[in-house]
Amino acid sequence: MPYERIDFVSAASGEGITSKLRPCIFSEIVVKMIEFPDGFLWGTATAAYQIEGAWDEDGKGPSIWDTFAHTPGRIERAETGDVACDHYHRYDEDVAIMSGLNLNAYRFSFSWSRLLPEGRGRINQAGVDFYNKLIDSLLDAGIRPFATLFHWDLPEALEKEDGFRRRGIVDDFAEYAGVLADNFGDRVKDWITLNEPSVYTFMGHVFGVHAPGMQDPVAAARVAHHLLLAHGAAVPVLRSSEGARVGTTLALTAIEPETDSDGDAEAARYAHALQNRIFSDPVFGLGYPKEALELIPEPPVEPGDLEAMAPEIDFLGVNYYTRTVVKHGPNAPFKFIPVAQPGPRTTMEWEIYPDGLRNVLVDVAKTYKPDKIFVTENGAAFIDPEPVDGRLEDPDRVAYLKSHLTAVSQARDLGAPVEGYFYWTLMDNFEWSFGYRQRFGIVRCDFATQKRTVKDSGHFYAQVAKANALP
Ligand code: IFM
Repeated sequence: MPYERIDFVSAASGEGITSKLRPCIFSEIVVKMIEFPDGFLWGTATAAYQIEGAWDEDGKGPSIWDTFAHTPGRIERAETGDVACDHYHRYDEDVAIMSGLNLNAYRFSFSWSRLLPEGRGRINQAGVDFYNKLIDSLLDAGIRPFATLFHWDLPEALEKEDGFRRRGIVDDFAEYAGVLADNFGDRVKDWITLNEPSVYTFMGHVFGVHAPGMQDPVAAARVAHHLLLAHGAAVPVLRSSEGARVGTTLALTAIEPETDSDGDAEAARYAHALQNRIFSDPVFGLGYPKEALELIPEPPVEPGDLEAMAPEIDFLGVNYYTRTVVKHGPNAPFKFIPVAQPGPRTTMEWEIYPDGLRNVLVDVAKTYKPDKIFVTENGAAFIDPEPVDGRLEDPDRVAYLKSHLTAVSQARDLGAPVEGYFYWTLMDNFEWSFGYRQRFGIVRCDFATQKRTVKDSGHFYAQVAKANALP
């Protein structure tokens, strides 16, 4: 039984109390259940390169992450996604696990180079067959597929033509979207054009720690702009299949000034512009925030681009992990200085701060008024113990889930139209430059044997999904 504690309110004072449930005082308390509306989606999220493996099997072309991970010195312990969770061969088992956890939605990404090995033109039928089997298996299990088009694994063939630095990639992305709509649009109805374009742009082209490993701010500004145009071009293509709902997923962090001084407030404005608004403002038709344009090289905007980046979308996907507290830093490279907080952290060194999720959801709801919001990622990496007799205790992750789901519920109460939550991630997987060290899954993956073990957090999440409520 994973519950150690229970939240309840005192009938006398009405104040929230967290304590052990004592049967002797049960008559004096009201047990508080946080309920979610009918139809709320409970899912997990994954990405192709992080779980599929089969990196060069059945005609798949290489992606920039294959190249990057195969380059010495790029990934901890020289680990790669060559095998990862071997999901390409074990998707059936993974869908059965999701079904056993009572989940009714699943967010995954297509590998562009598995479907179009050269990035455009020739279609790899074996890739189409794999995703057909995955999608059919999800639907048979009553699990609604949410498909991401681009979760960073650009076909290497297109990177050789300058990747997202080249404006013509927008047409390639639209062609790719058409291939997806034609082959899967009869069954996939929920589409996410991009995953976290800010991370792809900055980690891959400014800091150089993600593929393609560049450190070139001018290139990054071009990448950001072409990602936004690619999103804009893909939306109508995907919408052309009947019943399609299209959105995009942004990494959003809760920005907070360290103090209420004017200097810290200014720092927060710059941080918010650079980390959040640089993508969210253009997606919702507001163009680039002026503070962001002070910090990065000029994006190559042509007439009509601001409209092209902002077609109407059906939902916004929010990925939230932590907050960023900042202080005045007029001479810092981006005019703000992040201030580390003393609070509890995950092994990614990210502060655990559930209120930030509530604040971000409420803020985007008020600012952009999207019809719907899905939390498309939220989760925590911890050091897990080995399973004992098939059980793996991960109380920190259970607590993380409880506190963040409470935040989602609070955001809903405050008017944010959140209609689903996707925990990151289904099973431990390849965490980019960290390799397999960081474990986020609610299911353990033993990478030597590929054995899956549902963690306590998975059992807890299954109960939440079944009850559609948080005990
Ligand atoms: O693993 C990543 C995912 O690919 C994108 N969002 C953040 C996760 C955790 O770092």
